Amino acid sequence: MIGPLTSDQFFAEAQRLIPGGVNSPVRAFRGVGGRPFFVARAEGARLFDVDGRSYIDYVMSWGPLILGHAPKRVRDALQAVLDRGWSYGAPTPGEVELAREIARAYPSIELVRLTSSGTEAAMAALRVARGFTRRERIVKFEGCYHGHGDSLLVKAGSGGATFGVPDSLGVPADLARLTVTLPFNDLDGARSVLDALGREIAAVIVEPVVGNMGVVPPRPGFLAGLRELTARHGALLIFDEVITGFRLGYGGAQALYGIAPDLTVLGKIIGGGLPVGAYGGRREIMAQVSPLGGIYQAGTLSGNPLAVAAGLETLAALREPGVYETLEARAAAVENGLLEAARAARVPVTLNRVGSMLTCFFTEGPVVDWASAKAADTRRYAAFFHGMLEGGVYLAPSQYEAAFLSLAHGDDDLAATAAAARASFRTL
Ligand code: KE4
Repeated sequence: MIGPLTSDQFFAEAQRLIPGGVNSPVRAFRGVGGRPFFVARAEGARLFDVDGRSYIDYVMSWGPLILGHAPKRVRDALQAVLDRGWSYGAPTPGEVELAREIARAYPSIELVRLTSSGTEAAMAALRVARGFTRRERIVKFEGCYHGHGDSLLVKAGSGGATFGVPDSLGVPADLARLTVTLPFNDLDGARSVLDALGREIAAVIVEPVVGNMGVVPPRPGFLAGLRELTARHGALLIFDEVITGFRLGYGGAQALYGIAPDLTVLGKIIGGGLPVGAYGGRREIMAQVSPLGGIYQAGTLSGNPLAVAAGLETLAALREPGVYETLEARAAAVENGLLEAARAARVPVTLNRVGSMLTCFFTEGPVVDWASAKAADTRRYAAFFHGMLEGGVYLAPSQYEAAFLSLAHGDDDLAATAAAARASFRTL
């Protein structure tokens, strides 16, 4: 254990050992400038850094911690597992219970497989769609992120709605060409691609409410349109609900918007902050997954007892009456506080919110897709971010991420957030 260093000293040491000093790029603060603080501990809605500062946290581990940090009931559930050993590589009763709970909450999921990350689950869902349909092309949307699988790190090629090109070094061009990337909310674009290439399209994958360009809700009719188009062309509709699953309501976005996808990708909340992912869908599709069928996917720690216990306890807490109404009210309070502060300072912003996930874009707006999201003034967001940090509030260190409320955010936190916003907006 390295001794009691400051965040800056830890960061200097981390950069000697870890690419960019972080184990996931967004944590390096490159989207907002400055250097990341290093966390010592967390509790409820608060993070405490190694320098003795504390922050009201709206990153919440990027979504999983809908109950807040270190809730006692989850800690007790984890302790019970620790006392029995915590990894076996063999089936456990908890995995059956979590599969049952997911299938009960998501009627479109008849069979579900757990993984250790959302990336794995999204990659597996694509492979299942390709194996089931015997087709190779997929469609995704600009600004949607589905983990770092090769087929999904692809952006629209010069040919617009035809062949994709890699969005990362190391992604084979031949593979990228199989991914068509369209603007989110562009149903006409989806219709023309599916009408032209329908017989070749294995799947359309979408974040039903986007979190990864900042929060962008679907236009009325967009998701239903994708459902109708994919059904008509024999392509599978995949909802990536890694963020929205159990966030927007217990049944996620598919319950909120009344759309039954063919496959669903889950993560984050179902692990309560421990490594997890899941993919599942109709029995006839998932029955082709090994060892039942010829589509292979595996994982040493899939269904890990600690992640399963934390997930089950988190979901149990979310079944208590009034939970989502509380989250909605608190998120609305944060939205109003931010908007009032921006208005008082005459700073143009667009605030997109669905349930307890929200993003304050520094642009006149509206923000409905990647093109309108990237028009945001990221320098102004960065200044706002640091102003909020000074005020003891930790927002996502990128304009293109979501802020998340938890059940641990109380009235004092909301009032302090509004006060920090008034002060920060005044400096812009
Ligand atoms: P993971 O492999 O990071 O568990 O999940 C990938 C993933 C898949 N689908 C959606 C909709 C996601 O949002 C994610 C991961 N989300 C990002 C934040 N937007 C994780 C944070 C990070 O990359 O450090």
